[in-house]
Amino acid sequence: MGSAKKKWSFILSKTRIAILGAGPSGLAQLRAFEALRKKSNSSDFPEIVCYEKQNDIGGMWNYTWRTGLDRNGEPVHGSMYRYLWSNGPKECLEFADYSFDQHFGQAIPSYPPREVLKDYIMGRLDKRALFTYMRFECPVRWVTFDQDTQRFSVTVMNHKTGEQETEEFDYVVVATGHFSTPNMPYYKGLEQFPGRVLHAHDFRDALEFEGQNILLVGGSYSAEDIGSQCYKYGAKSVTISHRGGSFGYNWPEAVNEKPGLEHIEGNVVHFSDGSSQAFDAIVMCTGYIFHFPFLPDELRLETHNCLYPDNLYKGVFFQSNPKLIYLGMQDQWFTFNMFDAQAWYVRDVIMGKIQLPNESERRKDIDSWLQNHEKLNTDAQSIDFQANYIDDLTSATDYPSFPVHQQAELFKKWLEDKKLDIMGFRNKSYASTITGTVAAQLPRPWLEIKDDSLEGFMSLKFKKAS
Ligand code: FAD
Ligand code: NA7
Repeated sequence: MGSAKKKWSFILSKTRIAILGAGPSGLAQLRAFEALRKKSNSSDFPEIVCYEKQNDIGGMWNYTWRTGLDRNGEPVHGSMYRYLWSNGPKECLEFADYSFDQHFGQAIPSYPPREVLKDYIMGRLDKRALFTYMRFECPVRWVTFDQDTQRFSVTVMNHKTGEQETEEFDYVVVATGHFSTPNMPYYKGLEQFPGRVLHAHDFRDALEFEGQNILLVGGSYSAEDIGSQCYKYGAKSVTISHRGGSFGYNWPEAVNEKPGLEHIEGNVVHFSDGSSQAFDAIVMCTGYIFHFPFLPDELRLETHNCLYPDNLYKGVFFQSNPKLIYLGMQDQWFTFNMFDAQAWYVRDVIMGKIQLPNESERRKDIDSWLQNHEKLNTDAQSIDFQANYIDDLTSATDYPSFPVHQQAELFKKWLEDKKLDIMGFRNKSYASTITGTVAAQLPRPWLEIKDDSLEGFMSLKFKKAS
Protein backbone atom coordinates (compact mmCIF):
# COMPACT_ATOMS: atom_id res chain seq x y z
CA MET A 1 0.00 0.00 0.00
CA GLY A 2 2.68 2.44 1.12
CA SER A 3 4.88 1.81 -1.94
CA ALA A 4 1.92 2.09 -4.35
CA LYS A 5 1.11 5.48 -2.87
CA LYS A 6 4.73 6.53 -3.27
CA LYS A 7 4.74 5.42 -6.88
CA TRP A 8 1.53 7.35 -7.57
CA SER A 9 2.87 10.58 -6.09
CA PHE A 10 6.05 10.13 -8.16
CA ILE A 11 3.96 9.86 -11.32
CA LEU A 12 1.94 12.93 -10.36
CA SER A 13 5.07 14.97 -9.78
CA LYS A 14 6.33 14.40 -13.29
CA THR A 15 5.73 17.17 -15.78
CA ARG A 16 3.25 15.92 -18.35
CA ILE A 17 3.14 17.29 -21.91
CA ALA A 18 0.49 16.64 -24.55
CA ILE A 19 1.52 17.17 -28.16
CA LEU A 20 -1.47 17.42 -30.48
CA GLY A 21 -0.57 16.26 -33.98
CA ALA A 22 2.40 14.33 -35.41
CA GLY A 23 3.10 16.28 -38.57
CA PRO A 24 6.51 17.92 -39.08
CA SER A 25 5.84 20.39 -36.21
CA GLY A 26 4.71 17.82 -33.64
CA LEU A 27 7.54 15.51 -34.72
CA ALA A 28 10.06 18.34 -34.28
CA GLN A 29 8.80 18.75 -30.71
CA LEU A 30 9.00 15.03 -29.98
CA ARG A 31 12.47 14.86 -31.41
CA ALA A 32 13.66 17.89 -29.45
CA PHE A 33 12.68 16.12 -26.23
CA GLU A 34 14.03 12.79 -27.43
CA ALA A 35 17.41 14.40 -28.18
CA LEU A 36 17.51 15.70 -24.62
CA ARG A 37 16.43 12.38 -23.13
CA LYS A 38 19.24 10.58 -24.97
CA LYS A 39 21.75 13.17 -23.79
CA SER A 40 20.78 13.51 -20.15
CA ASN A 41 18.84 10.35 -19.31
CA SER A 42 17.63 12.29 -16.29
CA SER A 43 14.88 10.89 -14.06
CA ASP A 44 12.91 14.14 -14.14
CA PHE A 45 12.39 13.80 -17.88
CA PRO A 46 8.77 14.76 -18.64
CA GLU A 47 6.09 12.32 -19.59
CA ILE A 48 4.96 13.00 -23.14
CA VAL A 49 1.88 11.84 -25.02
CA CYS A 50 1.35 12.69 -28.69
CA TYR A 51 -2.24 12.39 -29.91
CA GLU A 52 -2.61 11.94 -33.65
CA LYS A 53 -5.82 11.75 -35.63
CA GLN A 54 -4.31 9.69 -38.45
CA ASN A 55 -2.86 6.20 -38.07
CA ASP A 56 0.69 7.31 -38.92
CA ILE A 57 3.16 10.12 -38.35
CA GLY A 58 3.95 12.61 -41.15
CA GLY A 59 0.96 14.98 -41.09
CA MET A 60 0.28 16.72 -44.37
CA TRP A 61 3.02 14.68 -46.06
CA ASN A 62 0.93 11.48 -45.88
CA TYR A 63 -0.87 11.32 -49.19
CA THR A 64 -4.41 10.03 -48.97
CA TRP A 65 -6.82 9.31 -51.81
CA ARG A 66 -9.64 10.05 -49.40
CA THR A 67 -11.53 13.32 -49.35
CA GLY A 68 -14.27 14.37 -46.95
CA LEU A 69 -14.17 11.98 -44.02
CA ASP A 70 -11.61 9.36 -43.05
CA ARG A 71 -12.44 5.79 -42.12
CA ASN A 72 -13.32 6.91 -38.59
CA GLY A 73 -15.66 9.63 -39.81
CA GLU A 74 -13.13 12.38 -38.95
CA PRO A 75 -12.40 15.22 -41.40
CA VAL A 76 -9.58 14.15 -43.75
CA HIS A 77 -6.48 16.15 -42.86
CA GLY A 78 -4.50 15.77 -46.11
CA SER A 79 -4.45 18.53 -48.72
CA MET A 80 -1.55 17.14 -50.74
CA TYR A 81 -2.15 15.64 -54.16
CA ARG A 82 -0.56 13.13 -56.49
CA TYR A 83 2.39 14.41 -58.51
CA LEU A 84 3.15 17.09 -55.91
CA TRP A 85 6.78 18.17 -56.05
CA SER A 86 8.42 20.47 -53.54
CA ASN A 87 7.34 24.03 -54.30
CA GLY A 88 10.56 25.54 -52.92
CA PRO A 89 14.20 24.44 -53.08
CA LYS A 90 14.97 21.65 -50.62
CA GLU A 91 18.12 23.58 -49.64
CA CYS A 92 15.84 26.09 -47.85
CA LEU A 93 14.26 23.49 -45.60
CA GLU A 94 17.28 21.32 -44.84
CA PHE A 95 17.62 20.30 -41.18
CA ALA A 96 20.73 21.71 -39.52
CA ASP A 97 21.43 18.35 -37.87
CA TYR A 98 20.50 15.98 -40.72
CA SER A 99 21.57 16.86 -44.24
CA PHE A 100 20.18 15.58 -47.52
CA ASP A 101 23.64 14.09 -48.23
CA GLN A 102 23.43 12.11 -45.00
CA HIS A 103 20.00 10.78 -45.87
CA PHE A 104 20.39 9.98 -49.57
CA GLY A 105 24.13 9.34 -49.75
CA GLN A 106 24.30 11.19 -53.05
CA ALA A 107 23.40 14.59 -54.47
CA ILE A 108 19.77 14.75 -55.54
CA PRO A 109 17.94 17.55 -57.39
CA SER A 110 16.70 20.67 -55.59
CA TYR A 111 12.97 19.99 -56.06
CA PRO A 112 12.05 16.44 -55.04
CA PRO A 113 8.53 14.99 -55.16
CA ARG A 114 6.44 14.65 -51.98
CA GLU A 115 7.34 11.03 -51.25
CA VAL A 116 11.06 11.79 -51.45
CA LEU A 117 10.78 14.73 -49.07
CA LYS A 118 8.67 12.68 -46.70
CA ASP A 119 11.34 9.99 -46.72
CA TYR A 120 13.89 12.64 -45.73
CA ILE A 121 11.75 14.11 -42.95
CA MET A 122 11.20 10.65 -41.47
CA GLY A 123 14.82 9.57 -41.98
CA ARG A 124 16.27 11.22 -38.90
CA LEU A 125 13.65 9.89 -36.50
CA ASP A 126 14.26 7.03 -34.11
CA LYS A 127 10.83 5.55 -34.80
CA ARG A 128 11.06 2.92 -32.06
CA ALA A 129 11.66 5.52 -29.39
CA LEU A 130 9.20 7.95 -30.88
CA PHE A 131 6.32 5.52 -31.23
CA THR A 132 6.32 4.98 -27.46
CA TYR A 133 4.85 8.49 -27.16
CA MET A 134 2.26 8.04 -29.90
CA ARG A 135 -1.47 7.49 -29.59
CA PHE A 136 -2.72 7.02 -33.15
CA GLU A 137 -6.31 7.42 -34.32
CA CYS A 138 -6.93 9.64 -31.31
CA PRO A 139 -8.40 12.94 -32.52
CA VAL A 140 -8.45 15.54 -29.77
CA ARG A 141 -12.01 16.44 -28.90
CA TRP A 142 -11.69 19.02 -26.12
CA VAL A 143 -9.09 20.79 -24.00
CA THR A 144 -9.74 22.73 -20.79
CA PHE A 145 -7.50 24.48 -18.28
CA ASP A 146 -8.11 24.42 -14.53
CA GLN A 147 -6.91 27.61 -12.86
CA ASP A 148 -6.73 25.90 -9.45
CA THR A 149 -4.57 22.95 -10.44
CA GLN A 150 -2.88 24.84 -13.32
CA ARG A 151 -3.35 21.75 -15.46
CA PHE A 152 -5.03 20.96 -18.74
CA SER A 153 -7.53 18.19 -19.34
CA VAL A 154 -7.26 16.72 -22.80
CA THR A 155 -10.12 14.56 -24.04
CA VAL A 156 -9.62 12.43 -27.13
CA MET A 157 -11.72 9.92 -29.03
CA ASN A 158 -9.70 6.74 -29.14
CA HIS A 159 -10.98 5.10 -32.32
CA LYS A 160 -8.94 1.99 -31.59
CA THR A 161 -10.91 1.26 -28.42
CA GLY A 162 -14.07 3.13 -29.36
CA GLU A 163 -13.89 5.07 -26.09
CA GLN A 164 -13.21 8.65 -25.08
CA GLU A 165 -10.22 9.21 -22.83
CA THR A 166 -9.27 12.18 -20.68
CA GLU A 167 -5.83 12.84 -19.24
CA GLU A 168 -4.24 15.74 -17.41
CA PHE A 169 -1.20 17.65 -18.55
CA ASP A 170 0.94 20.59 -17.44
CA TYR A 171 1.61 21.75 -21.01
CA VAL A 172 -0.27 21.39 -24.27
CA VAL A 173 1.49 21.83 -27.60
CA VAL A 174 -0.95 22.40 -30.46
CA ALA A 175 0.67 21.18 -33.69
CA THR A 176 -2.43 20.39 -35.71
CA GLY A 177 -1.45 22.42 -38.81
CA HIS A 178 -3.42 25.15 -40.57
CA PHE A 179 -3.66 24.07 -44.20
CA SER A 180 -6.48 21.62 -43.82
CA THR A 181 -9.82 23.35 -43.28
CA PRO A 182 -10.91 24.99 -46.56
CA ASN A 183 -11.81 28.64 -46.86
CA MET A 184 -14.59 28.15 -49.40
CA PRO A 185 -16.13 31.33 -50.82
CA TYR A 186 -19.53 31.58 -52.45
CA TYR A 187 -20.17 33.25 -55.80
CA LYS A 188 -23.62 33.89 -57.20
CA GLY A 189 -24.58 31.07 -59.55
CA LEU A 190 -22.18 28.46 -58.10
CA GLU A 191 -25.07 26.21 -57.15
CA GLN A 192 -26.14 26.03 -60.82
CA PHE A 193 -22.67 25.34 -62.23
CA PRO A 194 -23.00 21.98 -64.00
CA GLY A 195 -19.38 20.81 -63.57
CA ARG A 196 -17.31 19.87 -60.57
CA VAL A 197 -16.67 22.54 -57.91
CA LEU A 198 -14.05 21.66 -55.32
CA HIS A 199 -11.57 23.23 -52.94
CA ALA A 200 -7.81 22.69 -53.36
CA HIS A 201 -7.99 20.61 -50.14
CA ASP A 202 -9.94 17.97 -52.09
CA PHE A 203 -7.85 18.13 -55.27
CA ARG A 204 -6.10 14.78 -55.66
CA ASP A 205 -5.19 14.01 -59.25
CA ALA A 206 -4.65 16.38 -62.17
CA LEU A 207 -5.50 13.58 -64.61
CA GLU A 208 -9.14 14.01 -63.60
CA PHE A 209 -9.09 17.28 -65.56
CA GLU A 210 -7.31 16.02 -68.69
CA GLY A 211 -8.86 17.59 -71.79
CA GLN A 212 -10.97 20.01 -69.70
CA ASN A 213 -11.16 23.78 -69.43
CA ILE A 214 -10.49 24.39 -65.77
CA LEU A 215 -10.83 27.53 -63.65
CA LEU A 216 -8.74 28.06 -60.52
CA VAL A 217 -9.72 30.84 -58.13
CA GLY A 218 -6.93 32.27 -55.96
CA GLY A 219 -3.64 34.06 -56.22
CA SER A 220 -1.17 32.05 -54.22
CA TYR A 221 0.74 28.74 -54.08
CA SER A 222 -2.20 26.40 -54.50
CA ALA A 223 -3.47 28.23 -57.58
CA GLU A 224 -0.07 28.37 -59.27
CA ASP A 225 0.87 24.80 -58.41
CA ILE A 226 -2.46 23.12 -59.16
CA GLY A 227 -2.54 25.19 -62.38
CA SER A 228 0.92 23.91 -63.32
CA GLN A 229 -0.07 20.32 -62.47
CA CYS A 230 -3.21 20.48 -64.59
CA TYR A 231 -1.25 21.92 -67.52
CA LYS A 232 1.42 19.23 -67.11
CA TYR A 233 -1.13 16.41 -67.06
CA GLY A 234 -3.10 17.52 -70.09
CA ALA A 235 -5.86 20.00 -69.19
CA LYS A 236 -7.11 21.68 -72.37
CA SER A 237 -6.86 25.11 -70.76
CA VAL A 238 -6.11 26.47 -67.31
CA THR A 239 -7.46 29.87 -66.21
CA ILE A 240 -6.49 31.45 -62.92
CA SER A 241 -8.73 34.14 -61.46
CA HIS A 242 -6.58 36.28 -59.16
CA ARG A 243 -8.51 39.03 -57.37
CA GLY A 244 -5.32 40.75 -56.16
CA GLY A 245 -3.69 41.33 -59.58
CA SER A 246 -1.42 39.09 -61.59
CA PHE A 247 1.31 36.54 -60.85
CA GLY A 248 3.50 38.09 -63.51
CA TYR A 249 4.61 34.69 -64.82
CA ASN A 250 5.30 33.76 -68.42
CA TRP A 251 2.63 31.08 -68.53
CA PRO A 252 2.45 28.74 -71.52
CA GLU A 253 -0.27 29.47 -74.10
CA ALA A 254 -2.83 27.15 -72.51
CA VAL A 255 -2.65 28.99 -69.16
CA ASN A 256 -4.34 32.37 -68.74
CA GLU A 257 -4.94 34.78 -65.92
CA LYS A 258 -8.16 36.65 -65.20
CA PRO A 259 -9.01 39.23 -62.55
CA GLY A 260 -11.57 38.58 -59.78
CA LEU A 261 -14.58 36.34 -60.29
CA GLU A 262 -17.92 38.22 -60.39
CA HIS A 263 -20.65 35.65 -60.88
CA ILE A 264 -21.54 32.47 -62.71
CA GLU A 265 -24.34 31.71 -65.18
CA GLY A 266 -24.65 28.04 -66.09
CA ASN A 267 -21.17 26.97 -67.05
CA VAL A 268 -20.10 30.55 -67.92
CA VAL A 269 -18.00 32.49 -65.45
CA HIS A 270 -17.97 36.30 -65.49
CA PHE A 271 -14.91 38.24 -64.36
CA SER A 272 -14.48 41.76 -62.99
CA ASP A 273 -13.02 43.09 -66.29
CA GLY A 274 -16.31 42.24 -68.05
CA SER A 275 -14.93 39.16 -69.81
CA SER A 276 -16.53 35.72 -69.50
CA GLN A 277 -15.67 32.13 -70.35
CA ALA A 278 -17.18 28.65 -70.15
CA PHE A 279 -15.52 26.05 -67.91
CA ASP A 280 -15.81 22.35 -67.14
CA ALA A 281 -14.64 22.55 -63.51
CA ILE A 282 -13.77 25.10 -60.82
CA VAL A 283 -11.11 24.62 -58.13
CA MET A 284 -11.19 27.11 -55.27
CA CYS A 285 -7.57 27.71 -54.34
CA THR A 286 -8.72 30.21 -51.76
CA GLY A 287 -6.64 29.17 -48.79
CA TYR A 288 -7.43 27.69 -45.42
CA ILE A 289 -8.91 28.78 -42.12
CA PHE A 290 -7.37 28.25 -38.70
CA HIS A 291 -9.65 25.75 -37.09
CA PHE A 292 -9.31 24.44 -33.54
CA PRO A 293 -12.69 22.86 -32.78
CA PHE A 294 -11.18 21.24 -29.66
CA LEU A 295 -10.31 24.54 -27.95
CA PRO A 296 -12.59 26.80 -25.89
CA ASP A 297 -12.62 30.53 -26.68
CA GLU A 298 -10.14 31.49 -23.97
CA LEU A 299 -7.49 29.09 -25.29
CA ARG A 300 -8.12 29.43 -29.01
CA LEU A 301 -5.68 31.24 -31.28
CA GLU A 302 -7.58 33.49 -33.66
CA THR A 303 -5.61 34.46 -36.70
CA HIS A 304 -5.24 34.15 -40.45
CA ASN A 305 -2.36 32.98 -42.63
CA CYS A 306 0.40 35.49 -41.83
CA LEU A 307 4.03 35.59 -40.76
CA TYR A 308 3.42 36.76 -37.20
CA PRO A 309 0.09 35.82 -35.59
CA ASP A 310 -0.73 38.09 -32.63
CA ASN A 311 -0.81 36.73 -29.07
CA LEU A 312 2.04 34.28 -29.50
CA TYR A 313 5.21 35.15 -27.60
CA LYS A 314 8.21 34.06 -29.69
CA GLY A 315 5.60 32.92 -32.19
CA VAL A 316 4.66 29.96 -29.97
CA PHE A 317 3.58 30.72 -26.36
CA PHE A 318 -0.07 31.72 -26.03
CA GLN A 319 -0.04 35.12 -24.38
CA SER A 320 -2.83 34.64 -21.83
CA ASN A 321 -1.61 31.15 -20.87
CA PRO A 322 1.96 30.38 -21.95
CA LYS A 323 1.61 26.74 -20.87
CA LEU A 324 -0.40 26.45 -24.06
CA ILE A 325 1.95 26.37 -27.03
CA TYR A 326 1.23 26.59 -30.73
CA LEU A 327 3.77 25.28 -33.24
CA GLY A 328 3.99 26.04 -36.95
CA MET A 329 1.15 28.58 -37.00
CA GLN A 330 3.01 31.04 -39.22
CA ASP A 331 2.67 31.36 -42.96
CA GLN A 332 5.61 29.42 -44.24
CA TRP A 333 8.57 30.39 -46.32
CA PHE A 334 10.68 28.28 -43.99
CA THR A 335 9.12 25.06 -42.77
CA PHE A 336 10.98 22.11 -41.21
CA ASN A 337 13.96 24.10 -39.93
CA MET A 338 11.60 26.74 -38.46
CA PHE A 339 9.60 24.03 -36.68
CA ASP A 340 12.87 22.70 -35.23
CA ALA A 341 13.85 26.16 -34.01
CA GLN A 342 10.45 26.56 -32.33
CA ALA A 343 10.48 23.08 -30.81
CA TRP A 344 13.97 23.48 -29.32
CA TYR A 345 12.99 26.81 -27.74
CA VAL A 346 9.76 25.39 -26.33
CA ARG A 347 11.61 22.41 -24.90
CA ASP A 348 14.14 24.66 -23.16
CA VAL A 349 11.37 26.77 -21.61
CA ILE A 350 9.51 23.69 -20.35
CA MET A 351 12.75 22.27 -18.95
CA GLY A 352 13.45 25.56 -17.16
CA LYS A 353 16.57 26.35 -19.17
CA ILE A 354 14.99 29.51 -20.56
CA GLN A 355 12.85 31.67 -18.28
CA LEU A 356 9.75 33.27 -19.79
CA PRO A 357 9.46 36.99 -19.03
CA ASN A 358 6.30 38.36 -17.38
CA GLU A 359 3.13 39.13 -19.32
CA SER A 360 3.88 42.78 -20.08
CA GLU A 361 7.45 42.02 -21.24
CA ARG A 362 6.07 39.31 -23.49
CA ARG A 363 3.49 41.77 -24.84
CA LYS A 364 6.25 44.27 -25.64
CA ASP A 365 8.21 41.63 -27.51
CA ILE A 366 5.16 40.53 -29.51
CA ASP A 367 4.34 44.15 -30.35
CA SER A 368 7.83 44.90 -31.59
CA TRP A 369 7.62 41.95 -34.01
CA LEU A 370 4.11 43.00 -35.06
CA GLN A 371 5.34 46.52 -35.81
CA ASN A 372 8.01 45.16 -38.13
CA HIS A 373 5.48 42.74 -39.60
CA GLU A 374 3.22 45.63 -40.55
CA LYS A 375 6.02 47.32 -42.47
CA LEU A 376 6.63 44.35 -44.77
CA ASN A 377 6.00 45.30 -48.40
CA THR A 378 7.85 42.81 -50.52
CA ASP A 379 8.43 39.05 -50.59
CA ALA A 380 12.14 39.65 -50.02
CA GLN A 381 11.39 41.58 -46.83
CA SER A 382 9.00 38.84 -45.68
CA ILE A 383 11.64 36.18 -46.22
CA ASP A 384 14.19 38.19 -44.20
CA PHE A 385 11.59 38.74 -41.48
CA GLN A 386 11.04 35.01 -41.07
CA ALA A 387 14.80 34.33 -41.20
CA ASN A 388 15.29 36.90 -38.39
CA TYR A 389 12.56 35.21 -36.40
CA ILE A 390 14.29 31.83 -36.72
CA ASP A 391 17.62 33.43 -35.82
CA ASP A 392 16.05 34.89 -32.69
CA LEU A 393 14.93 31.43 -31.59
CA THR A 394 18.04 29.43 -32.45
CA SER A 395 20.40 31.93 -30.84
CA ALA A 396 18.79 31.15 -27.46
CA THR A 397 19.14 27.35 -27.63
CA ASP A 398 21.75 24.73 -28.49
CA TYR A 399 20.01 23.87 -31.78
CA PRO A 400 22.92 23.62 -34.26
CA SER A 401 23.30 27.04 -35.83
CA PHE A 402 22.64 27.10 -39.55
CA PRO A 403 23.04 29.81 -42.19
CA VAL A 404 19.39 30.83 -42.26
CA HIS A 405 20.20 34.13 -43.99
CA GLN A 406 21.96 32.28 -46.81
CA GLN A 407 18.82 30.18 -47.12
CA ALA A 408 16.83 33.42 -47.27
CA GLU A 409 18.98 34.48 -50.25
CA LEU A 410 18.19 31.15 -51.93
CA PHE A 411 14.48 31.82 -51.47
CA LYS A 412 14.92 35.17 -53.23
CA LYS A 413 16.74 33.44 -56.09
CA TRP A 414 13.89 30.90 -56.25
CA LEU A 415 11.36 33.75 -56.62
CA GLU A 416 13.39 35.18 -59.51
CA ASP A 417 13.67 31.75 -61.14
CA LYS A 418 9.89 31.32 -60.94
CA LYS A 419 9.38 34.72 -62.56
CA LEU A 420 11.76 33.76 -65.37
CA ASP A 421 10.21 30.35 -66.03
CA ILE A 422 7.27 29.14 -63.99
CA MET A 423 7.22 25.75 -65.75
CA GLY A 424 11.00 25.37 -65.62
CA PHE A 425 12.11 26.59 -62.18
CA ARG A 426 12.12 23.04 -60.83
CA ASN A 427 14.94 22.21 -63.25
CA LYS A 428 17.30 24.50 -61.32
CA SER A 429 19.93 23.35 -58.82
CA TYR A 430 21.15 25.12 -55.71
CA ALA A 431 23.99 24.49 -53.29
CA SER A 432 23.27 23.22 -49.78
CA THR A 433 24.01 25.83 -47.13
CA ILE A 434 24.70 23.00 -44.70
CA THR A 435 27.13 20.80 -46.66
CA GLY A 436 27.99 22.93 -49.71
CA THR A 437 26.92 20.08 -52.02
CA VAL A 438 25.49 21.34 -55.29
CA ALA A 439 22.21 19.61 -56.09
CA ALA A 440 22.12 17.22 -59.04
CA GLN A 441 20.14 18.05 -62.16
CA LEU A 442 17.06 16.26 -63.39
CA PRO A 443 17.90 14.24 -66.54
CA ARG A 444 14.86 15.70 -68.30
CA PRO A 445 12.79 18.81 -67.66
CA TRP A 446 10.33 18.53 -64.73
CA LEU A 447 7.45 19.01 -67.17
CA GLU A 448 8.36 15.72 -68.86
CA ILE A 449 8.76 13.61 -65.70
CA LYS A 450 5.35 12.23 -64.84
CA ASP A 451 6.31 9.60 -62.23
CA ASP A 452 6.50 11.16 -58.77
CA SER A 453 7.22 8.00 -56.74
CA LEU A 454 10.29 7.62 -54.51
CA GLU A 455 11.53 4.65 -56.56
CA GLY A 456 10.84 6.43 -59.84
CA PHE A 457 12.69 9.54 -58.70
CA MET A 458 15.69 7.73 -57.24
CA SER A 459 16.07 5.61 -60.38
CA LEU A 460 16.37 8.69 -62.58
CA LYS A 461 19.89 9.16 -63.90
CA PHE A 462 20.62 12.53 -62.29
CA LYS A 463 23.19 14.73 -63.99
CA LYS A 464 25.93 16.66 -62.25
CA ALA A 465 24.92 20.32 -62.16
CA SER A 466 26.98 22.40 -64.58
P1 FAD B 1 0.58 19.21 -40.59
O1 FAD B 1 1.60 18.61 -41.48
O2 FAD B 1 -0.69 19.67 -41.21
O3 FAD B 1 0.29 18.15 -39.43
C1 FAD B 1 -0.72 18.33 -38.46
C2 FAD B 1 -1.06 16.98 -37.84
O4 FAD B 1 -2.06 17.17 -36.83
C3 FAD B 1 -1.63 15.98 -38.82
O5 FAD B 1 -0.96 14.75 -38.70
C4 FAD B 1 -3.10 15.84 -38.40
O6 FAD B 1 -3.63 14.56 -38.66
C5 FAD B 1 -3.02 16.13 -36.92
N1 FAD B 1 -4.28 16.62 -36.36
C6 FAD B 1 -5.11 17.58 -36.84
N2 FAD B 1 -6.16 17.74 -36.04
C7 FAD B 1 -6.01 16.87 -35.01
C8 FAD B 1 -6.77 16.58 -33.85
N3 FAD B 1 -7.92 17.20 -33.57
N4 FAD B 1 -6.32 15.62 -33.02
C9 FAD B 1 -5.15 14.96 -33.27
N5 FAD B 1 -4.40 15.21 -34.36
C10 FAD B 1 -4.82 16.16 -35.21
N6 FAD B 1 5.91 22.73 -47.12
C11 FAD B 1 7.16 22.60 -47.64
O7 FAD B 1 8.14 22.76 -46.91
N7 FAD B 1 7.36 22.29 -48.95
C12 FAD B 1 6.32 22.06 -49.79
O8 FAD B 1 6.53 21.76 -50.96
C13 FAD B 1 4.99 22.18 -49.27
N8 FAD B 1 3.93 21.94 -50.07
C14 FAD B 1 2.67 22.00 -49.54
C15 FAD B 1 1.60 21.70 -50.37
C16 FAD B 1 0.32 21.73 -49.87
C17 FAD B 1 -0.81 21.41 -50.78
C18 FAD B 1 0.09 22.08 -48.52
C19 FAD B 1 -1.30 22.13 -47.96
C20 FAD B 1 1.15 22.39 -47.69
C21 FAD B 1 2.46 22.36 -48.19
N9 FAD B 1 3.56 22.64 -47.38
C22 FAD B 1 4.83 22.53 -47.91
C23 FAD B 1 3.38 23.12 -46.00
C24 FAD B 1 3.13 21.99 -44.98
O9 FAD B 1 1.93 22.30 -44.36
C25 FAD B 1 4.28 21.89 -44.00
O10 FAD B 1 5.41 21.39 -44.70
C26 FAD B 1 4.05 20.94 -42.83
O11 FAD B 1 3.32 19.80 -43.19
C27 FAD B 1 3.38 21.62 -41.64
O12 FAD B 1 3.56 20.76 -40.54
P2 FAD B 1 2.59 20.76 -39.27
O13 FAD B 1 3.05 19.63 -38.45
O14 FAD B 1 2.58 22.12 -38.69
O15 FAD B 1 1.14 20.49 -39.83
P1 NA7 C 1 -2.81 31.08 -49.28
O1 NA7 C 1 -1.35 31.22 -49.53
O2 NA7 C 1 -3.33 31.43 -47.95
O3 NA7 C 1 -3.56 31.93 -50.40
C1 NA7 C 1 -4.96 32.00 -50.50
C2 NA7 C 1 -5.31 32.73 -51.77
O4 NA7 C 1 -6.73 32.71 -51.94
C3 NA7 C 1 -4.88 34.20 -51.77
O5 NA7 C 1 -4.41 34.54 -53.04
C4 NA7 C 1 -6.21 34.93 -51.48
O6 NA7 C 1 -6.27 36.19 -52.05
C5 NA7 C 1 -7.19 34.02 -52.19
N1 NA7 C 1 -8.55 34.15 -51.67
C6 NA7 C 1 -8.97 34.02 -50.41
N2 NA7 C 1 -10.30 34.19 -50.34
C7 NA7 C 1 -10.73 34.45 -51.60
C8 NA7 C 1 -11.99 34.73 -52.17
N3 NA7 C 1 -13.09 34.80 -51.42
N4 NA7 C 1 -12.05 34.94 -53.50
C9 NA7 C 1 -10.93 34.92 -54.25
N5 NA7 C 1 -9.70 34.65 -53.77
C10 NA7 C 1 -9.60 34.43 -52.46
O7 NA7 C 1 -3.29 29.58 -49.56
P2 NA7 C 1 -2.73 28.51 -50.59
O8 NA7 C 1 -3.69 27.38 -50.53
O9 NA7 C 1 -2.47 29.08 -51.92
O10 NA7 C 1 -1.35 28.06 -49.97
C11 NA7 C 1 -1.32 27.46 -48.68
C12 NA7 C 1 -0.19 26.51 -48.52
O11 NA7 C 1 -0.45 25.40 -49.36
C13 NA7 C 1 1.15 27.06 -48.89
O12 NA7 C 1 2.01 27.15 -47.80
C14 NA7 C 1 1.70 26.09 -49.91
O13 NA7 C 1 2.93 25.56 -49.50
C15 NA7 C 1 0.66 25.09 -50.14
P3 NA7 C 1 -5.92 37.53 -51.20
O14 NA7 C 1 -4.44 37.50 -51.04
O15 NA7 C 1 -6.66 37.37 -49.89
O16 NA7 C 1 -6.43 38.60 -52.05
